[in-house]
Amino acid sequence: MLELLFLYTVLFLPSIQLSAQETNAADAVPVFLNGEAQVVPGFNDPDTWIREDLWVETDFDTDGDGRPDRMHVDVTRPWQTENGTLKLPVVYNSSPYFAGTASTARRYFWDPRQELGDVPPERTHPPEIVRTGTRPVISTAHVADWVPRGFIVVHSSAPGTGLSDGSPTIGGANEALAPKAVIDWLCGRAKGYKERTGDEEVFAFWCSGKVGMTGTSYNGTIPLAAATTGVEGLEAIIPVAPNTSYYHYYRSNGLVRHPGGWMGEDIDVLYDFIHSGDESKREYSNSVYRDGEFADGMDRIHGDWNDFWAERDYLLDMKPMKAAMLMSHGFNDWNVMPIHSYRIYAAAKEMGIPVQLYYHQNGHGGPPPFSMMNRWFTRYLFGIENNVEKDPRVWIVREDDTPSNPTPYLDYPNPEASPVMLYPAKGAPSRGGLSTTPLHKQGAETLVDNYSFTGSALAQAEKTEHRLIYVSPVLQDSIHISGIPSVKIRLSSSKPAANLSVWLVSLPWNDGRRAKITDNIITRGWADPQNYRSLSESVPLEPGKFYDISFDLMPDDQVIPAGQQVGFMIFSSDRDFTLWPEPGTELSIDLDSSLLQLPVVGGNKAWEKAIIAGK
Ligand SMILES: [Ca+2]
Ligand SMILES: [Ca+2]
Repeated sequence: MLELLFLYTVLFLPSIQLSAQETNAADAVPVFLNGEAQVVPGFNDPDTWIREDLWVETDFDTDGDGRPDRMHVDVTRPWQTENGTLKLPVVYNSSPYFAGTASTARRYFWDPRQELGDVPPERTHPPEIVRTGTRPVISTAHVADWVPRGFIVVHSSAPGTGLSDGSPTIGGANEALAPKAVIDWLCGRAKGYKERTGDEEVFAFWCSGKVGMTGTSYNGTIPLAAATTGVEGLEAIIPVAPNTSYYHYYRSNGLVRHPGGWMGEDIDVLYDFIHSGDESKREYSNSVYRDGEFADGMDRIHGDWNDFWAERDYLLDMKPMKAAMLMSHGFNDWNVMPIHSYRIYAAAKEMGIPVQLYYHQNGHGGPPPFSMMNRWFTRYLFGIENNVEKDPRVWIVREDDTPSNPTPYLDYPNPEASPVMLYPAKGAPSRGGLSTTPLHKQGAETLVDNYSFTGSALAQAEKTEHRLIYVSPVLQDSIHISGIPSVKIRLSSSKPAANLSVWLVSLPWNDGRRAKITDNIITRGWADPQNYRSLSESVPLEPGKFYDISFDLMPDDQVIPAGQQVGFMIFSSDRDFTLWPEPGTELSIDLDSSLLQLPVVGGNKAWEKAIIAGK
C-alpha cells in the first residue's frame, strides 16, 4: 500500500514570536499516515494540555427542581487550540460510573430463590454512594490515546451521577438527550456554563464540529443512545459490548433471566449501583423512578415485554440515526450477550449507515484493534479519505487469531452459512442422538428441574434426570457455525410455570489442556413456555398439555474442531441465569416435534461431510 502523508491545514497560524522549539509546538497540526492520525510531538505533552470543566444545559428536568438539568462535562485539549484558529474533532465518552458506584454485595441484589409467578421477596438497597472525584477532571479515559493524535477528549457524567443534575433512568429518554445536549454544545447549538448554577457561559470555540463517541458496556450504550437522536455533528460511534435493550439484558423470551455473573441483578439494582448524583435530589429520583416507574414497569413476576421495556430498546429508536458505526462484541459475552450488537448492526446495515462489526471469542468488553478505531475516527471526524468504508464489513477473531489480526468476512452471519436441521433421538437419562432426518414415534422424554446443578455439570453428566441432551456423532472434520441457531421445542410441564433453558455444547468437556472453558459452551438461550403465544402475555400452562415454543439462541461464529460432538441440551432452571424455583417441576419433551436449527458454513453438505468423513 502507498504510504500517504496528509497535513491537516488550518486557516490561520499564530503570529506571536516564539523560540524555535516553541514555534514547532505552536505550529502543531494533526498528521496522518496510512489513513490514521499520528502522534504529533506538539500535542504529546500532557503537562501542556488544557483541562477544564463546565455544565451543559439540557432541555429536560428529571430531578424535579423545576430547572433544566445540567450535565457535568470535562474537556482535555492541546493548548494550541486556545488561540481559536486550530479547531479539532472530539472523542466523547459519557458514563454513569465516573463518580463512584454502590456495593455489589449480593445481599443488595434480588434473591433468585423465587417461585415463578410469585411476588419476589423484598430487596434491600445498598448504602447510598459517596460521590468521588475532584474538579475539573471527570475522567482520564481515552485521553492518552487521542489527544496526542490531534483529537480533543470530552467526558460527561450521565444524568443523576457525579455532578450532573437529573436522575438515572437506565435507558430512559434523558440518557439519549443528555449526550445530545453535550454534542449540541460542542457544535454551538446549546448553552454551556462555568458553574452548575451560574450564568457565565462557556463556548466550545475549539471544536471542529465533528464528534465521535466510544465506550464499553454502559459507556458503549450511551454512544448508541446519542446516535438514535440523529444529532448533527455526531459523525461516528464505536460502541464496545453495548447494551442495546434493557429487556434483552434482564429478560429473555418472556423469562426473568439475569446477566451472566450478576445473579439477582435487575434494572433497579443497576439504578442503585450508579446513583451518585446530588444527595438532596436522590429521594425525589428514587420515588419517581426506582420505586415508581421501575417498580410499576419492570414486572419481575412475569418477565413479559411491555411499554416500560420498549422505551428502553434502542432498536426501536434507530430511524433518525446516521452516525457511522464500528461495533465490537465478544461471542462469549454472557453479561451483555452478543445479540445486543447483532440486532443494531443488522438494522444499521439495512438503513445504509456505514457500519463495521468486530467480533471476538472472549467475554465482556474488548474493543477493536486501536488502528481500526483510528481509521474509523480519522475518516469520519477528520474527513481523511482513507477508504475505511471499503474495508471488509465484518472482522472476526478466529480461534487461532490474535485480537489485533482478525479475519475479514463479507458479512455476518457468514453468507455461506445455511441452516442444518437436527432432530433429537431418544436416550434419556443418558445422551441421545442428533439426527439430520426427522424421526417418528419416539414419544416424550422427561427431565426434572433442579437449579442446584449448574449447566456445565449437567452437560458433562453421563446420566442424569435433570436434563435431556442429544449429541451428534463425533465430528471427523471441523464445522464452522455462523449465525443465530434456533430451537423449536414441544413440551408439557407438570406445573403452570417452568423455566426453559437450552445450551449448545461441544463435548467432550474441556479436560484442562485447552485454553478456555467457554470453548465448550457454543451458545445458549432461555425462554418462558408461558409466553408461547405472545412475548407480552404469560399464560399459565395446563399441566400435561403440550405447547410449541420456538426461540433463538445467542448469535455465534465458532469453529468446532474434529473430534468433538455437538450437544443440544434442554433443561429447566439455569443456576447461572434464571430464577431458582423449588426443584421438582417435570418437563416432558415431544422428541418427534422438537428440533435444533444450526447455521453451518456450507450447510447440510458440510455437516454431512463432517459426520461421515473418514468412514
Ligand atoms: Ca432539574
Ligand atoms: Ca413470562
